[in-house]
Amino acid sequence: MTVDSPSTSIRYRLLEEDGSLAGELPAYEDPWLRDLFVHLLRVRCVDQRMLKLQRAGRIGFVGSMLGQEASMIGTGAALREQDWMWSGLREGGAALMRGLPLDEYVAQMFCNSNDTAKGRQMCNHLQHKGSHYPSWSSVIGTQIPHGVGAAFAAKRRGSDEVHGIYFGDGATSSNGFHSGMNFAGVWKVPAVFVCVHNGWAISVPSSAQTAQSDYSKKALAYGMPGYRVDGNDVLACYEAMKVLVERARAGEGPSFLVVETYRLMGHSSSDDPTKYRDADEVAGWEGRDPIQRFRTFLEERGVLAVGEADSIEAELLAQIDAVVHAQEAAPPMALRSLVEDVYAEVPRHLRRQYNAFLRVAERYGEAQRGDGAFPL
Ligand SMILES: Cc1ncc(C[n+]2csc(CCOP(=O)(O)OP(=O)(O)O)c2C)c(N)n1
Ligand SMILES: [Mg+2]
Repeated sequence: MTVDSPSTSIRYRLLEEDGSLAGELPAYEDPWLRDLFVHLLRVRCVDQRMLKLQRAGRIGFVGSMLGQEASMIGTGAALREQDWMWSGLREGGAALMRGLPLDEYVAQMFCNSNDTAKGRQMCNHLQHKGSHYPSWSSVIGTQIPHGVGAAFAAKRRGSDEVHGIYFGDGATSSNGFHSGMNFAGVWKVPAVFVCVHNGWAISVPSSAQTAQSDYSKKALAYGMPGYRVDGNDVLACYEAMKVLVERARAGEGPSFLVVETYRLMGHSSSDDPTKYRDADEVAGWEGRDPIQRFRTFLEERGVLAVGEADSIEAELLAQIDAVVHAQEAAPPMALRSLVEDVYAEVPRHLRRQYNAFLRVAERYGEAQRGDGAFPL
């Protein structure tokens, strides 16, 4: 369904759930397909490792993306280097693909002295300036008007960048969604809105959140085309996003893409989904694993030898483990960073508070070297 639809048609699915072809495929280079698989698998391996660290009490919080890997890797692969990705709650794996170094990712999970957010964000709220990846916000939907503003500025500057603005199905009920989509439509900004529809907003199922079962229709109200694709089909996500990103780059305005998927874990490491989700529903989606689907396709095409995926996985896990060990050994963020960076010189009232705070930290043995000459 469309308003003013792009000339290229968008297909819901390119790969069937069993990995076989759903019609003809565009021409792909085998090495590109293999790379895409490695990116997909890396997301899962990082996710597994971070959850283990959280369960062992070594990091504080994790928002799992288990089962949603194809939606972010497929769409993210269609963004070019100059483009921006505004994350909702879970696109850290796509940021890794686009240039966020793994050690910075893990440093942010530990909020240690290598954390580029200086420990000012909650654990697992990533950002990376180099790959145009602004910091996540836990406040639902706020990245939507921010992304629209940045896209509007890009348009005013005459730059050819496109903004991929990501959010969950739950965020479509936020004020940020309405105001962002509305201005994007009016100003015809170069943006693609990617709604990662996993059926739930914590414990609220989609059916209790909106009376519209087809989320792509929400685009109509803002005068932009809306599409749905199988979010567990990495190629369908890629192809749809590519059409819409290039449409935006050509000055034809924003569009809305709903990637339909499912998160197999709970909302976060602090959540117990067995309290509100049926085990049968989860089991049904376990059988529709996006990574297994792509792996079967690649094995049948001869891009991956049978069993090769397992050795790639072992290699990825070893790389991640090495980074985890290095980052866990790094010192914590200096306490003095609490009062730095806002004023050229720390003002008197903050100095007073910091000095009192540092005295307490020293008493409990929590002050470290680097926390500053005391008193400040
Ligand atoms: C403005 C606001 N309201 C409520 C919350 C509490 N909250 C955190 S995540 C979430 C649900 C988000 O669901 P969705 O957008 O579908 O993303 P998902 O977690 O499924 O990826 C809610 C209601 C919040 N963080 N911010
Ligand atoms: Mg959701």
